[in-house]
Amino acid sequence: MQYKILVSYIVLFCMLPFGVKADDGYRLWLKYEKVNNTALLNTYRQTFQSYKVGTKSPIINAATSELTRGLKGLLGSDIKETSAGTEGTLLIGTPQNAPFIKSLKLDKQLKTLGNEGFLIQTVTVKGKKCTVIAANKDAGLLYGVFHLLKLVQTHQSVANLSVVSAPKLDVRLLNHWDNLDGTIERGYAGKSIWKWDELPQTVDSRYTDYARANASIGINGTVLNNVNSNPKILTEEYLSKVKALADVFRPYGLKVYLSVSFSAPITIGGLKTADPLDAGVKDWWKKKADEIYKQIPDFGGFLVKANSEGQPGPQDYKRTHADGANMLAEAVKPHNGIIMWRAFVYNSNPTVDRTLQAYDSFKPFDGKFNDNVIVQIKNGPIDFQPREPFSPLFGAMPNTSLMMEFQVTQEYLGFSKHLVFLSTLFEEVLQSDTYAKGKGSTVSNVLQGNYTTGRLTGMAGVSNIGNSRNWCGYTFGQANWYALGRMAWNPDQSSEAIAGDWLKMTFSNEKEFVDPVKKMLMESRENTVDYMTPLGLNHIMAYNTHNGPGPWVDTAAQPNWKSTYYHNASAEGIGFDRSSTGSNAVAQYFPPVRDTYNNIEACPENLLLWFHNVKWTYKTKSGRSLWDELCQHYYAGVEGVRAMQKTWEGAKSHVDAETYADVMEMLKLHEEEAVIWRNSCVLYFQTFSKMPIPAGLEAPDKPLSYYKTLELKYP
Ligand code: GCW
Repeated sequence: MQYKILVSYIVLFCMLPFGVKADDGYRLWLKYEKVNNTALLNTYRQTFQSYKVGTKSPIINAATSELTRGLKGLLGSDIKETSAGTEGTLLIGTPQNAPFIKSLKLDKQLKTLGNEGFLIQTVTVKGKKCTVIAANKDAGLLYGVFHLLKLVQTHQSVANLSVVSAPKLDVRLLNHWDNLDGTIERGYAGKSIWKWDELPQTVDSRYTDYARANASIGINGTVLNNVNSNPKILTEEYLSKVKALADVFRPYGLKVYLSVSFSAPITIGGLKTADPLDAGVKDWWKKKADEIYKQIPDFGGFLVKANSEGQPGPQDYKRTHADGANMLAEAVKPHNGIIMWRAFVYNSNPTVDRTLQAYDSFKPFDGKFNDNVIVQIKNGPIDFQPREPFSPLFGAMPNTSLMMEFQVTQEYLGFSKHLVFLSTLFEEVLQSDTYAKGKGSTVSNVLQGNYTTGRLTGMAGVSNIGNSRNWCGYTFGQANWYALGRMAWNPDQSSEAIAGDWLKMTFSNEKEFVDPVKKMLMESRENTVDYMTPLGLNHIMAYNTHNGPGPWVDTAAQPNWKSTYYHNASAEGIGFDRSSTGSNAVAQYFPPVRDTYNNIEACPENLLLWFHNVKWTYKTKSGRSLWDELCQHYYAGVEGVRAMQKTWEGAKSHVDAETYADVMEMLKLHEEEAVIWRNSCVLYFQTFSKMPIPAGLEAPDKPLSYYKTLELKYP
């Protein structure tokens, strides 16, 4: 620590040879460093000399303050507001709030852009070349401004702009699993950024930066508290704190939502029951909703985890998920609120494959949910594993609004200790074809509402943000927050484009930096799959904490929390038989996906052990035995981390010394833990296969007994 402080001081006070200043990561991807290419800088200065806006509003003020701040940094000079339309003016407005936008007659283009879309165009007005940012509503202008800043940050040409962009999903959220005592469930970046003790009197300026960051990537809502919800959040005391946050977020188009506990009418309301069909209970929720909306008129709604992992829910009263969700939906309906009802439900019954349970619990209620309910489904059928097949619920509920839940915090992917770019995981899931309505029915298309009568669409990501100075615990973790926003705006976006933009905005536009580091990002998740859970293995992490490997975990509070339940390793082979001869989970997928997964030969090898119990001697696609192939993956994962270190060494001259050192230090720990993962798993599975580690691969330096007792450090 002392050493780090010293380094920061040294770096702060002396400029580095390459002119890269120390950076603590606080500014995220909104650094707005001056453009270091003179030709480009001159063009930008000419193109953006002044700006003109329509009637002001809190959102427009937020947009213009970001614009002036951003361009001042990027261009090194102020850009002034003007009332004239001279050459090089940025014209910003909607046809309603700006006559100079109305006169451009953009109605046809604007028609398709909804409430949040925008267009950016180079136009000539009375012989003067200008740039216009137009939208139907102020929120669109805000997103347009951030887009324009991104173009400059990533050194794009702005000579003949013709950008049209509108979000493909409506509800684009972060889900914080933050508790009211400041801890964060599965959080690895410090404590909660919400300072409940100080609110509402003291409002930290960090909240504004949080809102800016979210707006810059199109996130338009935030669920402030853990889905394992403390009912106190709904008390008058806490609602006044929530209101203070909502007031800060509003100018950034960011709505506030809350996770609620289904038994709140009992725990804080003093009622005897929380039965959703009870008139008193209905009335309690209605009054609670009225109370919230009185203070926060644009409150988004509730997120609910019910009858899952010990949380209360409608089934406690022999009512259904639909009964529970609809009762809450009625309470928020008069205020245009929504209910996000989670499909992450499973019980402790060891005889029913856990992967079947969410589908079996929700499919029967297709079409039974009110139109302001959206069912929030985790990307895979288990729980945010390094790799899972997509959840079969996508596409299986054509009469229900469905939204995606990704996990941005790395609960099962090495916390903030392993460098993993999750965008490729998101992309893999989003581009998976459900075949719900024939070829091309990708999860992305399902989410966009292309095959449903439901009217809501959305995506949420479980946040990786805490109060650590760099927000996410490690710099590259910011890329995952960034990616979530970009994917929610456009689920068909490529990870490569996202990685490129993030790197340029965060570090440098130099090709020699961007190309190799982008490659490193793109490969990082597969590395992690390789040293943790290759070939479709899953849920073999350390018990409860998920901190490191625990394939040997065989005692747990419930049978389907044991690693052995998931990998089924024996002298014959390994894997969970979910084919038609096993739990038949494959039947939850549409053909031909079902048939592909069902057939051991056709099943994608990266999901082989998810769907099949496979003999150690089984010949894989490479020609190697399953055992050898498994070892190869474990070893390749570690080599992948070593390759990352090499890449990062090559990036040294492009980043500041402190960031360079921090990332390198982290990659060392990453490597150590990857080796621990590899050795633990290989040695443990070897006790079943009884086969040697293939020649040429380095032998684990310690026995299995050592790894079994090892406790990895917490970030
Ligand atoms: O991923 C698991 C976590 C729990 C979490 C739960 C959920 C909030 O281990 O900590 O609880 O899922 O998503 O509800």
